[in-house]
Formats: sequence, C-alpha cells, structure tokens
Amino acid sequence: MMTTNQGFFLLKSRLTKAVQQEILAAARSVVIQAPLFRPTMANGQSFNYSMTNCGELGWVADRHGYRYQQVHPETLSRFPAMPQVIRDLAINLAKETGNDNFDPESCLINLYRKGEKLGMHQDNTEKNLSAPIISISLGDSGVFVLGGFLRTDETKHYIVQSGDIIVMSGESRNFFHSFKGTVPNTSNLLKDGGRLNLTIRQVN
Ligand code: MD3
Ligand code: FE
Repeated sequence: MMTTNQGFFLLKSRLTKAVQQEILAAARSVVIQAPLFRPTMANGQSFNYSMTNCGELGWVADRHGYRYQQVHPETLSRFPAMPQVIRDLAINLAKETGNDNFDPESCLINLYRKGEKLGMHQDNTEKNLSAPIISISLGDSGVFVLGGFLRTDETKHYIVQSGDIIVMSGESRNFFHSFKGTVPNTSNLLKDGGRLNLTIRQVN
C-alpha cells in the first residue's frame, strides 16, 4: 500500500477482476436509470467528460454553479440508490484507512473517453470537508495528479489502473488534484474502452 503522512492512500490492485466486474455491472445499472450527462458550467464551458450519480445526493454543475441535489438534472428523477456492493466497499475502505463512521451519501460516476480529462481543482462543494473521499478506478489506466493546498504547490503524478483505489483523508482531502487522461487500450474491462471513476463521498 502506498501511503503518505497526509492521509493519501493509493491501494494498487485492491480489487479482484471479479469484484471489478461486479462493480461495473452495478454502475451500468445506475447509468440505465440515470443517464450520463455532460454539464455546462457558469462560464458556458462544457465539461470534458460525462458523469452521473447514485446515492441520496448527486454532484451536478450548471450555470448556477456546483452543488449536490437529489435529482438527475435532465430526467428530474431521484438518483438511484447506491448499490450495496459499492456502499459496503466504501465503508470498508474508509475503515481500513483509519476513517470510522464514514457515511456514503453520494457516488459520482465519471466516464473518461479517449482524450477526456479533468483540470486542477479542489473538492469543496461538500459541507463536510473532513470526511474521506474514496475513488474506484475501472477500465483503462490513466494519469492522476496530486498537488497540495495551493494551486502552485508541486505535484506528483500517479498511474491509476483498473482495480486501484485512492483514499483521500486527513490533509490530502483538501489538496488540489487533476486527471490528465486515459492511456487507451490498457484494459478490456469496459467493452467500449475508456475509464470509469467512482467517487464516494459523505456530503454532510
Ligand atoms: C485528491 N475525480 O470528481 S478521483 C472529482 O479521476 C475528481 O475522476 C478524479 O477529482 C477522477 O472531483 C479523481 C480521486 C480524487 C478525488 C478527490 C480528491 C482525488 C482527490 C480530493 C482531494 C485530493
Ligand atoms: Fe476532485
């Protein structure tokens, strides 16, 4: 296990292929009920990748800004419940990394196709900025970048592969980070390629 003294954990190959397939099936059932969407932000710019959510609350973006809400922005239906396999895994991973009492309220599902990426940012839409954040990587490998509290802090690059887990707790919870994009054709888990990232959060 790769860990820092700042609460950042990169658990390489944490999930067996069978568990990855089980989580992928759960994510697919979510996508059928809550289709992937590509938000347009306050500045009129469109997101570079697609997303959807499951759980009580979903992260959305539109011309009013970023927020958590209970309904899908296009269907206006409640987001589907968080599948038990994802919920249980997130609680166990939180415990494993020293975070008891984690309450998974939201799972954001990001799909990165070839060339799609996410710029440097901090996660601060959550009311609770001390609960850990759990990330599950499925499909093609990609390059994840971790900075520090300041946008100008030096960064470290990590390759994330299908079945890897990232846990951000402690100080790292509020570090700048980005996703530079996938390395195409590095996994056969997703039949159409690309990378799915599931981010499980306690919002309140
Ligand atoms: C490090 N997603 O949705 S997940 C996001 O690969 C997001 O989809 C990336 O950043 C992705 O906000 C990275 C791993 C992650 C999530 C939150 C973090 C890493 C983090 C918060 C602080 C530091
Ligand atoms: Fe983030």
